[in-house]
Amino acid sequence: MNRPVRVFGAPMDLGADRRGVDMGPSAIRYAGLAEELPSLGIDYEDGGDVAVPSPERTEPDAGRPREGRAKYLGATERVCRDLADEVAGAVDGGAVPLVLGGDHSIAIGTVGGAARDRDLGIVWFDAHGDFNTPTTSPSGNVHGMSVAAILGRGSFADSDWAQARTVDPENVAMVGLRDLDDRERDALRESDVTTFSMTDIDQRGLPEVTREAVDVATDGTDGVHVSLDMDFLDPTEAPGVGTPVRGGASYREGHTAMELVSRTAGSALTSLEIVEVNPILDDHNRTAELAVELAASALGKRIL
Ligand code: HAR
Ligand code: MN
Ligand code: MN
Ligand code: MN
Repeated sequence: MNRPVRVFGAPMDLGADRRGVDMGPSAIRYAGLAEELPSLGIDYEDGGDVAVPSPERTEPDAGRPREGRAKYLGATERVCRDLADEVAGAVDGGAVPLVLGGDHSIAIGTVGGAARDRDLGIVWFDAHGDFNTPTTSPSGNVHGMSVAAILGRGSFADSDWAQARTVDPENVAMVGLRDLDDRERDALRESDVTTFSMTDIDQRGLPEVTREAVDVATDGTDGVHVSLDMDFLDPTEAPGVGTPVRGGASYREGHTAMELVSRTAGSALTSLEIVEVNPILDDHNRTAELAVELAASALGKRIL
């Protein structure tokens, strides 16, 4: 990576039911991010954390959507606006922002910033589709709605903060899917988003699927955002996540995916984010350590 990398923590847990992902940024830093990336010759700077209110002091129904339920939507909006400004500033300054979550609702902010004045594609590595809207969500948790918000679907259509506006669903690819809600699955099928489930990975192999996903995201765009939900990996490798789902990517598949992102997206990589690390559920910070390794692979580390 010949551009500088600028880190932002988003210690956000308002978008998920289980507490603990707010400690994700600390755990990833503790796992040695500030040593690993400079060891690759990367110009590294930590921009600190964006402010996130605590759930104890936040009204869950403030900023409620026009229909359905999306808990803490008002507070999520404020955090995402701040994060978007930081991310846009980093990109405009020639850096690659690396955002550390936090639950996946922060992607609304990361993409909001990365897609400002830019046609952006997205590769979304996740067990989940995060394609619910406030009306289809079974939980009301915004981390299960991030992609729908980014694309301005459902009642997100009238929230300018949630929509990246320049993101075309035809430039969004999801990799690793294995846990979808029924209405979410129907909506994904009817959309222009490209989806690669674990079945596709089993049958076609991860390298081919990842290359195709990067192609989707780079086709006709100015850049690519890579969003890595750590539950993309199998829980045996990444136990410290809020919503583990069996049958995920192996340790080497995780690295291969990130190495391919670096090789194939290359200078088109606009921004990277790693989310859903939950240190409370982790095994001796193993998931945060893997997050550091995967960040290194995505930013150019090679075995040889
Ligand atoms: N689909 C479920 C919901 O909407 C759970 C999905 C959220 N979990 C995540 N996101 N970790 O990737 O509530
Ligand atoms: Mn997710
Ligand atoms: Mn997930
Ligand atoms: Mn386009």
